[in-house]
Amino acid sequence: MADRTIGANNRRHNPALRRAQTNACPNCSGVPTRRRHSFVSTYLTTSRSVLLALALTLAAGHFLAATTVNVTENGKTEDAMTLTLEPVSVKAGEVTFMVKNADPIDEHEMNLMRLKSADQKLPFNAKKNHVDESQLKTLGEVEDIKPGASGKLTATLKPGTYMLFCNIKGHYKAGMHNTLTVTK
Ligand SMILES: [Cu+2]
Repeated sequence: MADRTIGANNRRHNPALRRAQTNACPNCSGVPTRRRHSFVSTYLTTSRSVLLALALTLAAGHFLAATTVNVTENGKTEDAMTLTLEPVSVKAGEVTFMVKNADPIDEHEMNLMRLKSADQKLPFNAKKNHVDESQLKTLGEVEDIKPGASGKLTATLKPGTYMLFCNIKGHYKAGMHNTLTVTK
């Protein structure tokens, strides 16, 4: 008695029940049995889509989070000029410098170069009162930034110390320079 009850409710032993259950999916009616999509393949396809979407989201996030350094140049007097950075340290890779000339009177520029060591002194031409750029290998420059205007420079930086400076006559000596640390 007990054996027959189990057999009647068991798919393996009841062909009618087996048919009824394999036709249960409304999306698969009329599709040959072997081509009906199984729960497992649907699940895997969905997982793959989710992973792809996640990867694209992360890639977009990475792109949006590209490193930016905000540089502000200012000169309250001819003797006290400043170049400030935010942040002062970044990770190696592509870095975009957004350079703002906050000085209401003077035009400025920004040169970027990599130092051979953190304490390297730049070659200075005292007569011309500027850094001797002919002895340096610069990585780029934002030229002729008018008072209140902004400029942009993008460079790929490897780990090291970088010097940012304005090389208009007298401005480097007046303090318009700063260093950026690039870490691994
Ligand atoms: Cu300047």
